[in-house]
Amino acid sequence: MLTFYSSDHRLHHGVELKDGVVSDSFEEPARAETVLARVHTAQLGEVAAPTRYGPAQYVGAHSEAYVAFLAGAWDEWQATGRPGQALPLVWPVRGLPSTRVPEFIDGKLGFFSMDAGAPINAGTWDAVRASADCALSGIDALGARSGAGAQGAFALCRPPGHHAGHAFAGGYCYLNNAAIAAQHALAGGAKRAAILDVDFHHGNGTQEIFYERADVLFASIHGDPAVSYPYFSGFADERGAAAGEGFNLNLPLPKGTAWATYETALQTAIAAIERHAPDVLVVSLGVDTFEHDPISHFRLRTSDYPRIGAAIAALRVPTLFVMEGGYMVDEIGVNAVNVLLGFEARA
Ligand code: Q9C
Ligand code: ZN
Repeated sequence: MLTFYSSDHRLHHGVELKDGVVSDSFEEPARAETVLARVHTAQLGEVAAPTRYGPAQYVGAHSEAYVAFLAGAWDEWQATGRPGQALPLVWPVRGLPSTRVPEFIDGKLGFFSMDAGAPINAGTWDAVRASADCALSGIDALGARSGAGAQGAFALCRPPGHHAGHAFAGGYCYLNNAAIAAQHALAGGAKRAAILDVDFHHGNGTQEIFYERADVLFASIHGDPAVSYPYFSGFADERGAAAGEGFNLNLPLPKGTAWATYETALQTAIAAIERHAPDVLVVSLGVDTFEHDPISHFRLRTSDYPRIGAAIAALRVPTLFVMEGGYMVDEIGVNAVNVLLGFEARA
C-alpha cells in the first residue's frame, strides 16, 4: 500500500488547556513520526510526498471564507504582538445575537472555532495544507490504480481533520482531510462515496459537511457523546436531513467498550456502507480506541486492529485510509499499521 507523508507536519505543534493547565498538546509531532517508522519496519510499501494542491481543492468541503481565515490567521494574530499561540476565547453560542464575521482576529478565532482545541502557530497553515494534500494525493493514487480487488492507499495526515466542519476548526483539526478527499473523489467522477470513521471521537465535522447530502454516506463508531468529547454531536438520532436523511449513521458505544461490542457496531456500519454501494471509501483512521489511550476510554487491543482492516477489505471498494487521532504515541504506529496490514491480507 502506498503511503503519503509530508515532514511539513512538524511545523505545527499546538498547546491545549488540559485539567486547567496550558501544556503541549497530545496531538504532537512524534505521533506521525511513530506511524511513519512503523510503515517502514512493517514494510507496508512505498512512501511518497504529496502533490501540492491549491486552496481551491479545500473549498467545497469548507467555505472560502474559512479557508482564507486559516491562511491568514497567524499573520493577523502576530500583528497584535501577543507572545503565544492564537487561541479563541469567545464563541457565538445560543443567545448571542450577531452572526456577522468579526473584523478583529480575537473575534474571528471564536467565529471559526468550535473549541479552544485547535491553536494556530507560525507553521500551522503549512502543516495543515500538507496534511490535506496527503489525502488528496491518496485519492488520486487510488484512481490511478483502480482495477480488480480492494485497492488501498494511506494518507498519513497530521494534523487530523474529522472535527473540522464546513467553517470551523476544533479538536486538533483545521481542514477536514477525509471530507476533502471524498469531495475530490466525487469531483473526479465517483458517483457515491462513503466515509467510515473509527476514531474514538465522533467525527462531528464530517457529519456536518455531508449532513444534507445523499451522495456521501457517513458512518461513525465512537464514544457516547453523553460522556465523551465532542458532547454536542454524535447521538444515534442524528440521521441526516433533507436529501441526506438516512445517510448519516452514528453508532455511539459505552465506556469500556472492547472488541466484542465494537465488532457488532463495525459490522452494522459495514452493512450500511455495502447498501450504499460507494465507488470509493474513505476511512477516518483514529486509533485512540486503544486500551491505553490517555484521553479515551475504549478497550481495543493491538491484535484487534487487523480485524478492523479485514472487515473493511471485505467491502472490496477502493479505500483511502486517512490518519486521525491516537495519543498513546508508543503504540500508535503498530495499531494504525495493523489496520492497514489486516486490509492488505484480505484485499
Ligand atoms: N478532556 C482527535 O482525536 N480534547 N481529536 C478533549 C477532554 C479534545 C480529539 C478534552 C480531543 C480531540 C482528532
Ligand atoms: Zn479522536
